[in-house]
Amino acid sequence: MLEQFTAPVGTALDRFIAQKQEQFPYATGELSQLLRDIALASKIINREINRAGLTGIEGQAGGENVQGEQQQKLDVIADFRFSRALSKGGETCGIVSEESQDVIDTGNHDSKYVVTIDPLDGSSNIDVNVSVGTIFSIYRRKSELGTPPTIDDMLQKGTEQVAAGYILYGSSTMLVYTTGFGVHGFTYEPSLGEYFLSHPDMKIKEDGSIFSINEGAYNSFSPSIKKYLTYCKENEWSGRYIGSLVGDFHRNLLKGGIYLYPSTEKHPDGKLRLLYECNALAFLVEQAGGLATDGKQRILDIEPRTLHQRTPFYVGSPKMVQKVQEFLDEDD
Ligand code: AHM
Ligand code: MG
Repeated sequence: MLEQFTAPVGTALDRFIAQKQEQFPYATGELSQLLRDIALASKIINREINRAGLTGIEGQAGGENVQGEQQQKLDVIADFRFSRALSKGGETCGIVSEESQDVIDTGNHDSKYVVTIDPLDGSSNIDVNVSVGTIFSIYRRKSELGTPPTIDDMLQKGTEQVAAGYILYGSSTMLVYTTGFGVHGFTYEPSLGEYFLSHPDMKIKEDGSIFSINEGAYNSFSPSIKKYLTYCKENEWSGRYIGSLVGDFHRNLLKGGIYLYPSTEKHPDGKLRLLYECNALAFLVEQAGGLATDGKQRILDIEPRTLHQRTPFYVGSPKMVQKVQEFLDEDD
């Protein structure tokens, strides 16, 4: 049994990753390099986002992504930067991105990892200067080394994740990740161009009093969700909703709370994507002591069928997720 890895606050991300690798006698350093590649791409995105208002690259690019949603210019830029960093980095053989219909073959057929990624989540918030994020999951490929990546490499259950994390481009930029041994948060110091450990071994509160949901869809919520919302209000809990999943998730992780995206008339299967939004956050929240379900089962146990599959999503403090589950069970 490996001991929980600890490092002093202020440890640079590169050093942290390297020290963590030393814990594993047979580690080859490929995963460490992959995490560094993601961190590097995030620094470039961070720079672009900070300059967005100045350089006139905010706003829509005119194209649509595979979900039929308007692509923002920065979505396109973030997708390109991450794909390039992962391809050139050499440790990833295949990528699934929110912005691409099919599996991206990086050409690195000798690498053993695949990545699912939402390069810029919540990008409709950029024009109004609100936080956005990147969400990623890393898996070991199932197919043989030396061959192109397959769809089955990508359609793995969340329990198979080797690492997952997000970058929050907020009032500070933070990178939060797990490799299955706790959750660690790093804050970016722009003048030094480096992430430093600021939130070691993050744990979510067992219970909380923040609920995050888009109540605009109230009329199409199930009776159980309507009743649950009444319950939240009877308790005078705080309703907080940015509409940027990473931002909403991060706040609830730090303060205790629940994020809900149930099925609605517009999104009968929920809006959020299993492979590159929900699985990563579910892995993180469980590592922090929380829970994530689709209302019927644990998110990490869902057997994916398609690359861009959506799912209802309930994630946060364990007691709050258990409570909403009690309400949802009444529907059955
Ligand atoms: P995106 O991937 O197209 O940016 O959409 C995902 C976003 C999440 O960040 C956010 O939680 C959710 O969509 C908000 O949806 P809504 O506007 O329906 O509340
Ligand atoms: Mg998204």
